[in-house]
Amino acid sequence: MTQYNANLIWQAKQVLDFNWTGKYTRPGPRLYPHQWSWDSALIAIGYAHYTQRRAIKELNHLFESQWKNGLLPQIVFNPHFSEYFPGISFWHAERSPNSPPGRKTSGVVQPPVHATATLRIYQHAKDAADAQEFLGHAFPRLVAWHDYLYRERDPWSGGLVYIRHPWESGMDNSPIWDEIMQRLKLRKEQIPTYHRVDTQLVATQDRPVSSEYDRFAYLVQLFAEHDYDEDRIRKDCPFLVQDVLFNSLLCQADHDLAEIARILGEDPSTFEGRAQKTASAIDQKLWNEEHGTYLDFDLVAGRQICAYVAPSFAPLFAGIPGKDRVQRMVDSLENDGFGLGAKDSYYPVPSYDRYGFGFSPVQYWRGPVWININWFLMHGLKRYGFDEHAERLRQSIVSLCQEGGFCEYYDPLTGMGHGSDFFSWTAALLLDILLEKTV
Ligand code: 9WN
Repeated sequence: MTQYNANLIWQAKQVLDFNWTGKYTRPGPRLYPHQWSWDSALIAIGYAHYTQRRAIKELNHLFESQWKNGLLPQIVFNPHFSEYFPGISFWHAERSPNSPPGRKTSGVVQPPVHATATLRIYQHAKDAADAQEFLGHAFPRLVAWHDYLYRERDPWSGGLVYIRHPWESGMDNSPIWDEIMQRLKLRKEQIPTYHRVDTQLVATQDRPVSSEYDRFAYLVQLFAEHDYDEDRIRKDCPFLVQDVLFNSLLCQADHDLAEIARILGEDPSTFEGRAQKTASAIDQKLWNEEHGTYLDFDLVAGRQICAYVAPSFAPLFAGIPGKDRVQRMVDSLENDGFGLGAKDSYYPVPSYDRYGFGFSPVQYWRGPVWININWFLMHGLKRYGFDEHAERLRQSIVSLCQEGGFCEYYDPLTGMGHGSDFFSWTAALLLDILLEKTV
C-alpha cells in the first residue's frame, strides 16, 4: 500500500468515526443527522473491512425500526436532533398500524442494498461465529423486506416494484422526475406549510428548488392522509414509477439473499426465482432499443421516461443485460456526455448526461458525480470484463476524494466537492475500494 493511500484510508476512517453515534452513522454531520436506510447499507460495506462490530450494529439499528409489514424506512429519526425537514411530526408515521412502536421513522423506503451489504459483512468477517449469528438474525428481516416490496409494490406480480416518491429512488431531484413533477399541478392550498433547513446549511444552488420541495411535501402529506395504506395510496398517488436503479439493486439483492439462504441451509429458490423474474422484466419493459439504454417506467402515464442518467446503467451491476446491450451501454458511457471514453476527460461519470437539458454540474442529482453510483457502475463494468473502464472509474473515485475531500457529490468539470462535507458513504465506499485488495 502506498503512503498516499494510507493517508486517504486514515482520513476516510476519521470521517466515519466523526459521524458514528454509537448506534448508527450519520450520513453527514449537520445536513443529515438521522439514520438513512441505503446510506447505512453502503456505510456497512466500508466498515465490513475493518470493524465488523460497527457494520453489524449499523444494520441492526435499522432492522430494529422495520415496520410490521416489512417496510424498511428511509429515515430512522434520532429524537436528539431536530434540525431536519421533514421531521417526525411531518411524517405522522404513527398513523400506520404497521409503524414500529417506540421508534420514529419516515414512511417511505430507499433502494434495497441491504442484503448485498449483509452478505459482504459475512464474507469479510474476521469473527466467523459472530458473522454467522448476524446472518441468522438478518435473514428473516431481509426476507420480510423483500416480501414487502414484491407484495405491496408489485401487486400485479410482473417482477418490477414501483417507488411512490422521488426520495425512494435516493436521487431526489433527478431529471427523471421532471415530467411527473410538472404534471403535478398544485393549488396553493394543497401545498403544506413547511420550513426547509437544508438551504441554511449548504449553498441553495446545490439543492433541489422549492417547487420540487412543494411536491415532495405534498406527496408525504398524501401518504399520511392515507394512513400509509398501500392499497389506498396506489389508487391516488400521482407518482408511481418502476425505477431502473431501484429494481437493478433489488435484483442483485435477491441473488445475495439467495446466497445468504444457502449459507444458512435455507431454501434459496424463492429469491433466485425473483431475481430472474426481475431481471427479465427489466430487460423487457425498461430497455429502449431506439436509445440503447434502460429507462424508468411511469405507471401513471403508462410510458417510459426519456432521461439519460448515469443510474440507467445500473443493470450492469446485477449482470442483467446480454452482450449486445452491454456494448451499446458502454458506447454511451464512452460518449462525452458521460465521459468514460477519453483518459483526459473531466471526472466521470456525471449523474446526468452532460449535454442533457437542464444539466447542472453542481445541483444535486442533476449532473454532479456521486460516489455510490460510480461504485455500482465500476462493479458492473468489472463484471462484464471492461477492466480498463472500471479502473478509470476507480481512479475517478480516488482522485475526487483526494482532491475534493469526502463530499456528498462533486462537480464533474472541476472535481470540486459540494453538498455535505464529511459525507459517510463517500468515505465508506472509498475504503471499500482501497482495502479490497489488501484483505
Ligand atoms: C432525502 C442521506 C440522503 C441520501 C439520498 C440523498 C439525500 C435526503 C435529503 O440525502 O436525500 O432522503 O434530505 O435530501 O438524495 O440519496 O440517502 O444521505
